[in-house]
Amino acid sequence: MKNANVFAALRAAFPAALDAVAVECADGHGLSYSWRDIERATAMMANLLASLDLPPGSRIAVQTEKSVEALMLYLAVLRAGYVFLPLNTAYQAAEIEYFIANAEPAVVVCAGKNFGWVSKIAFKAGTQNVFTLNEDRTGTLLDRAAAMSDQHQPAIKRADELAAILYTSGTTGRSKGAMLSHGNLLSNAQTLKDYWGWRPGDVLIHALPIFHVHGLFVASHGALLNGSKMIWFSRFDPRAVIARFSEATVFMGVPTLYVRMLGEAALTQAACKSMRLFIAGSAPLLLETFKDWQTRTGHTILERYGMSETVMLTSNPYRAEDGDRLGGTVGFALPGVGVRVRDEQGRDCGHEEIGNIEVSGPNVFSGYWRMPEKTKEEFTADGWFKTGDVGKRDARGYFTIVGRSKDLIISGGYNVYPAEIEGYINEMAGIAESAVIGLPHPDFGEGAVAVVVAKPGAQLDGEAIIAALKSKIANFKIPKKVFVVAELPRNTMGKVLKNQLREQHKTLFA
Ligand code: MCA
Ligand code: AMP
Repeated sequence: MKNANVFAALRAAFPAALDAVAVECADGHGLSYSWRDIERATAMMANLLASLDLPPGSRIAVQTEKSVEALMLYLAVLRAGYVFLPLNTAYQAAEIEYFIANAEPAVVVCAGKNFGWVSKIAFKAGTQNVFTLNEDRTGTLLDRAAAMSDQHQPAIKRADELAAILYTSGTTGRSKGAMLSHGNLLSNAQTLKDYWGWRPGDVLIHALPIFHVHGLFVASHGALLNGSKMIWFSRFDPRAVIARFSEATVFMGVPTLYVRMLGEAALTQAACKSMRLFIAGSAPLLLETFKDWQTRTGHTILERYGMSETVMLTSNPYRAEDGDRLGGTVGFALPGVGVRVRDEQGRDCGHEEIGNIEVSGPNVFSGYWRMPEKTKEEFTADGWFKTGDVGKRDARGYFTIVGRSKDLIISGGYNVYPAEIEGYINEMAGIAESAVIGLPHPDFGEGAVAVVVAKPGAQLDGEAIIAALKSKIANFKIPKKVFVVAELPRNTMGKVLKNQLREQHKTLFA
């Protein structure tokens, strides 16, 4: 059987010169890692995992700051054949408690500063092993791995075996773990390598978090599968990133990163001279940003579209002979990926007709972790995944996303589910009901705002509601503003008219 282990494929692409630099830390005092370092460190961490005698399919949950060691931990989990479960560093106790109870990881790795509360949650859920990993390369994970052999044979994996679980919130209820297989990840990485024309000598600037699809899979796999060096930013800093463009060829970012770089005078054609490709995704890129970038740098951003459940689905063309990169569109279905637009009755829409986007292909996940009913609901009878995005296709095959049927806010590339935030607000004393909406935001694309109604006789203070939320949920989910109103607008069916609220407050962040 051919080994479909993603790590094995990435490793096969490492350059022959193993002492060449694989990752250079932009903010790490000149620290760099060779391909040999990656090979050895992932072997040692994989041997550590193997020494724990974990059952096959064990989940390894990781909530650590971005570091090269954290990337190596991801690779080591694949190498050892276990299932990687990345968690956003902004998640707080209640959120982590849910993920750990739901996924039942055999191993949890967290920042040393969080060991107290994270280990308590993990041990309560039955996790046997909790390690720490800190930004400064300390922690028990590395201490224990240091004693392990640096030789390790990557586990043999079938394409349909689980590689990672990515939690994505639901429009109703709690988060769901999207189960991605080695085949899902590898097929997509190989398709993108070809479609985006990765070539020898490419250098990627990696400035995204590594707990979501964009930074973990699309960016990291892209560079590793091409044996390309990465210039590694543990935090995005627009000025510092622009200063390194002259040593790089590829950059990937969510729209907010492009908006912030456009705010820097240093962003010029000269600064981008060595760059060959700027890629944007995770949220809609405004046409204005697309055009401003073209004017300032002479480069046309390539926008693509994907999801946690599917990795990448569509992309604007890289090669001129395949067509122009059209701002406001997300391009063509990627080779091997099925993308269709259907109406509410399940009929195919014609060109330019707006409908629900459904997808199929080797990149599409197999379902939600331990949620067979939810999984069934999200697939059509003929096996296509319902994305919840609404869009259209033109006669040439370009897709445009025009909206979402799911009630979702995308803020700075992070998903915020109104239902979840409303749940937290509605639990607070004095609240009768609430509606969370996304409003146009110049930096984050959309900014979350809550509109709340007090119980009779109760006095509400918007700032106090924000402060109370800050102690409970990830910071990017916190509404930027809370309006207290007498009642929420509703239609005759009693449904809150969020469109009306959005219209009423649309210039709040202008
Ligand atoms: C930070 N804040 C935010 C966000 N990020 N508010 C709303 N939305 C956000 N995304 C708030 C904090 O709560 C805080 O508020 C203040 O901003 C400063 O926080 P800080 O952490 O310093 O912010 P930052 O470092 O400036 O971060 C902004 C960022 C970051 C760099 C844009 O959000 C980011 O890295 N976004 C990328 C997300 C991403 O990788 N998405 C890919 C998902 P306060 O001061 O009030 O506390 S993968 C995906 O979507 C699919 C599959 C795809 O297609 O790729
Ligand atoms: P997530 O599952 O958290 O990764 O978010 C996936 C969602 O992000 C998709 O369903 C889309 O709604 C949105 N998305 C990703 N890329 C784009 C894009 N280029 N334009 C518009 N929306 C996008």
